[in-house]
Amino acid sequence: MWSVSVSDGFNIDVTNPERFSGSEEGFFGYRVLQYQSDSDKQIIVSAPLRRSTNEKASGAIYSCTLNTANCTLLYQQGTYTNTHTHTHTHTHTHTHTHTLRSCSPSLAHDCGGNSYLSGICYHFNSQLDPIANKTVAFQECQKNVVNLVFLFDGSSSMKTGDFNQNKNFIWKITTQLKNSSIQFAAVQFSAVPRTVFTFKDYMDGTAQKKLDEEEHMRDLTNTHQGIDYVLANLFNNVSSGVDPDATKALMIITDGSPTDFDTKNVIKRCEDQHITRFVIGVGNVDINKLRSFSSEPKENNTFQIDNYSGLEGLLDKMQNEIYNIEGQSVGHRERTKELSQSGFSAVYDKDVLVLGAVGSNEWRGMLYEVGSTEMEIKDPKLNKDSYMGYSTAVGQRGGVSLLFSGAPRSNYNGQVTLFRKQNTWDVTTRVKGEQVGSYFGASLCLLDMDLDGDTDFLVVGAPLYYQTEPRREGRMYVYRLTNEKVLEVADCVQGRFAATVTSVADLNGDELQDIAVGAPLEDSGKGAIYIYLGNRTQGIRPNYSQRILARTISENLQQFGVAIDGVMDMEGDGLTDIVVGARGTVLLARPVLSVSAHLSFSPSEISLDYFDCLAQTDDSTEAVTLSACFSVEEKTQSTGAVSRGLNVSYELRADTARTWSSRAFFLPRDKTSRSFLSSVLLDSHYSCFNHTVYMPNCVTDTVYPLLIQLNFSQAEQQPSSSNAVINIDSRTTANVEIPFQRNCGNVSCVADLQLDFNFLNKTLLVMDQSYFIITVSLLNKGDDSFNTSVELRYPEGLSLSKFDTIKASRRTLSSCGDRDDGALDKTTCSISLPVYRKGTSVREIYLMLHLNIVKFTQNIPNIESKNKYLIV
Ligand SMILES: [Ca+2]
Ligand SMILES: [Ca+2]
Ligand SMILES: [Ca+2]
Repeated sequence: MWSVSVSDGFNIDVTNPERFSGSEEGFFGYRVLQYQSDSDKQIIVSAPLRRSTNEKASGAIYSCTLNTANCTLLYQQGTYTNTHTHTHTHTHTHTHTHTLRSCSPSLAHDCGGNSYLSGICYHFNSQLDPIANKTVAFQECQKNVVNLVFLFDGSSSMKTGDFNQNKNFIWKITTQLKNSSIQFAAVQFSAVPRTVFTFKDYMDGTAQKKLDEEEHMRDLTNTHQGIDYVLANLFNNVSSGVDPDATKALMIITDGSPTDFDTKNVIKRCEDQHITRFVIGVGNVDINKLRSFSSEPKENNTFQIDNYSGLEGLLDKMQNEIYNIEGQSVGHRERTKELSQSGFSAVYDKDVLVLGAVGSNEWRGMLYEVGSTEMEIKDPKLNKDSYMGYSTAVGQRGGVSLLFSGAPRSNYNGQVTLFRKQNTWDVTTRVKGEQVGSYFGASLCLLDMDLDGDTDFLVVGAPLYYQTEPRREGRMYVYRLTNEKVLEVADCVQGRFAATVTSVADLNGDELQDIAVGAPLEDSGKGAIYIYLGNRTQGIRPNYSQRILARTISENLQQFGVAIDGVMDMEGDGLTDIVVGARGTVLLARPVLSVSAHLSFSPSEISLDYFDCLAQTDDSTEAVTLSACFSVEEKTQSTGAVSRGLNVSYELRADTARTWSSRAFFLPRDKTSRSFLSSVLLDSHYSCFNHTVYMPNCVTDTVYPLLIQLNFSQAEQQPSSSNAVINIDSRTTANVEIPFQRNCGNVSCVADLQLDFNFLNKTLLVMDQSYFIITVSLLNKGDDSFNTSVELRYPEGLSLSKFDTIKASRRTLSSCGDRDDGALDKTTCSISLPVYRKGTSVREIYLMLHLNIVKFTQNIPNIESKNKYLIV
């Protein structure tokens, strides 16, 4: 086959891609965006993993221009700010003002050893200079409420000075941390423990007085009993002012080994209640024994000093330890914005930016409308780990904004939530996925099919949809905005089909929006994209018009289709161009369209003069000249000096109504050449190519017209200057009927046959070898007579022995007897089949023994004759 199926290549040109190269490790091409700046059109490309000199940060944005095939660094993380960011970059332009925002969901900052993740958006002006940046859903480090109890030794081994130094140490810590969220209480222990001040006292401001007044007990060192007391009377007793949600900490200060035993399992109970425990051993204590009281990591939480004056030196260290507790996140409290990852997706609603934040609220996910204030957009029915905000799209109906967001892990099946904006964004519809783990909603796009401004269709991708028979990965769903699912498409065998779904501008010129779908892991991770043409009632046509495998563009592309944009004409030929992101590369494809075909012939009928079966030659005659004409009309609106030349292969087939043999052929010396292949260049609006149709000199059927059919397709080889492609909707066949000449004065032929006859013998003498001669003359004074015959009837016993034409106005082929099926009483003579021409006369001689009736008939359907029967 030397032509390609149109559907393999419609209508994105993959033979002349423009490619921009960037760092593969940096994932250059993770996002791509067509952008109209003040001066020219550019392609914005992100490379989120591109490292700067500052190793902590990564991410860069490039601006690429088509005519130079060059990319310049627009912004690199770390060169302008010190934020610790991976620029995951969802770039979005605001079409009215041509400003650009690029957002990253990976702005990390440290809070007490925990990394918080939020989003940051960089704002560029119309000259693409960075003018501002803004964090979204940023969570300041949260300070936990900490309840800390000092459990200090009052045993008799201490001197009064030691006891007072201990009290001073306690007071210094509490005063230095007074602006924190830490609340303190203190207990002195000896033979029996005693509350010095509670959390409530600390908050009421009476703690200092109570601490000052506390007297030294001077007795045993019942440490276990002291801890038991703290658990019962402070940490688990609301009257102490304890905050049940606070992080609990205990600081034990002692100068001796315990004099009691852990009969009440106090250490285990502290563990169970997640109480952080510090132990400060003073003087000559067995620090290993004391270590059993501290919490893990024990070596960090156990301290030894020589005497009570050494407490002063521990002050800073202890403050830091306590601060750290404050910064730690609390296990049982839900995180709201700490890991919001705002900017995972980004979209504009008019001039307001809306960001998806998949990690908000324990990964339920949320959207943020970023105006002068941040407005949260929530679906209250989402469970944890739903990941709403993974994808976002904005449409509208009747002037009301609609916001769609995918939550691919909602209830494991995935969901898309539709919000309508009245004053706030309210949930109106939820569309749910059908298969666990399919990641329904990971991608989505909207179609305004008729370009009237109202959104008509929602397209949702479920890239992990799995089907065993036949094996498929990835599925795409199309919903009309009545929430009615109209179409399901699963075209890709493997490779995350529909990981990207993007509505693009009309590609084929039918004025309906089209879509491009990415399968970035298809073909062993090289990737592929699919083009689906828009359809007014179904959103898209059920079969793709083109599948573009990355390998047809280059062998070294990876994850081709991870990002797609196709909203504008980049190089000024008036045709929409598609930019496709791939690891390390960006491809620009250029679409072009055209349409075509018509057959005509000359002269307007096949002259019957050509045919003369009596001549019995093998010659052929040039019956008609056939014109195969192609009118090329561009469906798309290309402009400028675009070469629209198109190589077309076509096949002509003659006499297609007859399967057994053909009355016509295309090569003068080859009667079997009933079909003919040709390849031509169509480089103007209208091109015709002439072919002679040959016919043999003897054609008996000159009644039924000659049917000629033409089929064409785009040739595989195209002119190097052109990238035109045949419209997939073109009718690629044409037919024509070529009639034979008919000499008729009217619409229908009316023959006027006149028969006359004479006997040469006056009598028939019955004897051996006797004969009887009759002359018959037949004249056609009317239109052509079809299938004409003369029938002779006579008694049995006679038979025809000779027949000859004496005189004819034209050469006439006649034959007798072959239509009579062996009848003994008649002979039928066919006269000049199939047409007994107008104005023809024939005189024939019959050599007969006897003869009684002469009859001639004509019986061609649809042809009338006023002389149907004439009995002589
Ligand atoms: Ca519409
Ligand atoms: Ca279209
Ligand atoms: Ca273009």
